[in-house]
Amino acid sequence: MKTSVFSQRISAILFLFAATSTLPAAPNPASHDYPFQPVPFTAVHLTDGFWAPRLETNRLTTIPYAFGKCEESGRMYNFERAAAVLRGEKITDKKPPGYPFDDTDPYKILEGASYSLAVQPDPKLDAYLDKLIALIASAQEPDGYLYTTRTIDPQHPHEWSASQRWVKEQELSHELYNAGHLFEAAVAHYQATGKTNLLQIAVKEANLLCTTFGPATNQLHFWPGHEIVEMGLAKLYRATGNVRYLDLAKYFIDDRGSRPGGDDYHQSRIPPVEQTEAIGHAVRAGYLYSGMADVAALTGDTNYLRAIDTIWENCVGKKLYITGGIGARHAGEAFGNNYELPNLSAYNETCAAVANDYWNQRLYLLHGDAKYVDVLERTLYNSLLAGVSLDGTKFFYPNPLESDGNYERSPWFGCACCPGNITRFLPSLPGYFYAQKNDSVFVNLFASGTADLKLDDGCAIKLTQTTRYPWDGAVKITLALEKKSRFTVAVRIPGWARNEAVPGGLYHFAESATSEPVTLKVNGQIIPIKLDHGYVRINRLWKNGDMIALDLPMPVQRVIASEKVRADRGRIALQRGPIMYCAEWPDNPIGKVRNLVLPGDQTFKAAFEPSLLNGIETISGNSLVVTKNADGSAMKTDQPFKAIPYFAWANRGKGEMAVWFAETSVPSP
Ligand code: FUB
Ligand code: ZN
Repeated sequence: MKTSVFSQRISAILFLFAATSTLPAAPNPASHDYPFQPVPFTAVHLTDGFWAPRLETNRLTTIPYAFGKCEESGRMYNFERAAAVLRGEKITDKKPPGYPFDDTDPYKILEGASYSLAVQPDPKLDAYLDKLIALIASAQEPDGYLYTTRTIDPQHPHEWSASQRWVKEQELSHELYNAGHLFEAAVAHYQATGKTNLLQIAVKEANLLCTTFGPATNQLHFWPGHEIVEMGLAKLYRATGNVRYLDLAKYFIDDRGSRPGGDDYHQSRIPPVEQTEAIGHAVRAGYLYSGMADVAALTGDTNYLRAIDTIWENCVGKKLYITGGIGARHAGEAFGNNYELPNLSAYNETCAAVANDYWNQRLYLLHGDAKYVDVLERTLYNSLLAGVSLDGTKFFYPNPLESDGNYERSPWFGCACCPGNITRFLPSLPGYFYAQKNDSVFVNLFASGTADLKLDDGCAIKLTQTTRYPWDGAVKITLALEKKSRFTVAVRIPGWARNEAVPGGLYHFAESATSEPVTLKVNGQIIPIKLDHGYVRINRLWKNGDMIALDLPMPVQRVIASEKVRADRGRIALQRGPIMYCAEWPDNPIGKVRNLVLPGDQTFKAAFEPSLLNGIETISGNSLVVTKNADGSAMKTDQPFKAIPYFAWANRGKGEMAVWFAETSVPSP
């Protein structure tokens, strides 16, 4: 007999009850959680021409491709060798993996594959995951410890680790980072399939962590060297109801910076609740702030909230690239100083863009303010999406805003954190589109597709969006309702559509780009644009077939950075809707784009080119090229100019690329 998801869930509950002593009779939904709840990605189905194909490419190409790369590069072999040692076999190859966190790559892809499975049954993938999970289980030590490099050769693990467990955790061993990714994958797999095979492995390790770390005298007093276990524990708490996991997440956050000797790189110089600036390794930071948001939501801790709000103001006001990328410096993969935002050397790790979206989504769910969705959207369509090629098999690690022609995508990396993060983020994207609070439904992102949700009074609604977004700002939302019902539909009016490039004013639109007004109608009747935290709230007695029509004009907008950003002084960038543009070598004469001048008085034309780069809206106009004559005098030549969306660059080979262009031919000071 085929086991139903329901009976699988019952066995999950029984297993979890048996596995831990402090569990309630059944996993309780957390009694305190985010006030705004996302409509889960499983209830949102994208059918649009922009995201749906990218998600399909991720499902059909990137996920199998990335699993293949893990096999080819020995990442699965590490689990096999650890398992052999645990079975008491003598192994001859004890070479440590390339990185002590190589185990996390299969975990991340497993997480992405689970999200994919949840929306698209795929027996072959399901069976592959079960086989992989069995392999992971076989590499887990009896007390729950799971870290292949030590199990393979406990005395000589990877040099970033030590001969004893956890000793180098605060340096580079990544033992808790590995655990965090395992927990994230396990919860995703459990929720997607109802199976507990991966969750059991995670719970066993989480229980070991709960015994090992904490404030008691017989426990280790540690903060994790690379954050993510905090987010993983929060998810595990939600999935199991075991409050020890939440307590441990909180302990890990509170312990950080509580003793002298910490540093900025690890966000550990002072306790996170006292921090006011986005600092150190950007991925670590983004995961810490996201973990703090989770714990704040689950416990109601207002100190965490105050700290991450303040850090966000700093990050968005002083350290955010116009593409939504974060982490300016190669050295330490870190945030730079305030306004330190170089273009050619921008680091902007793909993982940091993913972390930035995790963080902004969480702040949104805490505050219900659309300004966080503005940042999330900017990062999503630009820095994050640039991280993967259009065909899904090549990746960026850093995402610079300028190229001298020497940078290109890679099929994989020795340190492969970024591809895995793409594979897990993209299939969860539908979960970022809508949210609910009491009788309000929030429309946050735009793409054709449907969302099924239930109101507090039990009334089921289906929202159907029809739009060509991000190429066109006309969005129609039709409501299918079981019965007439009074509730609020809150429609986000993006910052870019109301002359706010980013919250906080780090960037602004040139006045010449003032856009036409946004219009909103219900069944043809105009609704005044009165904003409440970035939304127009429409409260009425809705009936089946009602239609909301939103029109977000999408002129080409010229973006100007704060004077304090030295790298962008005297320069402009081009934005249309949520998309940032760049000029790339194949589209511009002689392949040179870094010396182009875009005089401020011209108008640009946008046109959809269906056969270019899978179908994109391009921007064209005129540019000025300044060259030197033989006698040293300057010569200005007019030439046609064409820009493509930044996310689509580097899909046609190596060459020059630029996002920011000089506005005049006079060099700025
Ligand atoms: O340390 C694990 C991952 O590798 C980090 O998140 C990335 O920045 C890369 O350093
Ligand atoms: Zn990365």
